Amino acid sequence: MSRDVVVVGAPTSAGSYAPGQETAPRVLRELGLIDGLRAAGRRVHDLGDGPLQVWAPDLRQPRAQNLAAVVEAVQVVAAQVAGALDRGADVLVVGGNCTVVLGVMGALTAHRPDAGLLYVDRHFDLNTPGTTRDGAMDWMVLAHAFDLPGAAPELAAAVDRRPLLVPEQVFLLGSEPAVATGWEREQAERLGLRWRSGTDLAAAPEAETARALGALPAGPLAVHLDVDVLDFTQAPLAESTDGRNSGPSLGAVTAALAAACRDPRFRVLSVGEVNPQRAAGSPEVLNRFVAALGEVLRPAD
Ligand SMILES: [Mn+2]
Repeated sequence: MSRDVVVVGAPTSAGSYAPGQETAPRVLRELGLIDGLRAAGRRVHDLGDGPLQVWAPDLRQPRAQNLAAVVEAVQVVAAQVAGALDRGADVLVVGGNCTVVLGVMGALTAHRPDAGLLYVDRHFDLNTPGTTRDGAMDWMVLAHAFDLPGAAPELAAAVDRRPLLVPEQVFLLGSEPAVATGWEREQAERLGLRWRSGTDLAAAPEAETARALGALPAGPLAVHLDVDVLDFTQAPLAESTDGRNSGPSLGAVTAALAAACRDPRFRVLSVGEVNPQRAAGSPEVLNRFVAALGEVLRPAD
């Protein structure tokens, strides 16, 4: 018997470059996300959405924009995920920004400290407010999980554990060093971060996922998808357009995530950086994405 699935929406673009991602939970629900999960064979409880946060420029803190709102969204996700884990359910968190991962891992490590994180993202997300001019918190996620020098203390301490994670708890799939900052490449090396590229993931999604899962701890597993890992030309879903003509297809990522979500340790899947406006000219890609999530969370036969 597969566990029930609790769905949590985190409609926030507070950590973004511009508005957009805050609409993703609503749009994906309207396209049948919940019924799709049920049709795939899961019992689903939809907890609804946390606070609606729409990005606006933050002139007071331009290098760490909307930090208080980002912290609030993380804490709401942490509380919702903790409640779902306590009742024995698996969880699907629909962002919003990738910062929701900090809430997921806050809840999961409180549940059991030896939790693991499979982080499927084109970016290392190792920036801090001092290492990028942009001031968007959504590509600073792992820097705050590891509490790197220069991390914003409010976000690094948003949940009970600090540092929230050590590098041995994380494996990245789909990374592309060419779009990382120099600081991120240095930190990835210094921390001994384990990662495989988007080219690797596209070539052998299931084998790469199995290898990554084999390197993660024995405790409960969270899987995070930043849709910017996808080839943007094939699947224009992400806020970032870095993925034009590079990276895995939606089919390859679906196969990878399905393998990860069937791991016995699996408890939480989170999805970040979906900007429905990117699909305005090819809206069927949103339907394909909803179908992919149903496939990913389909119980093993
Ligand atoms: Mn990313």
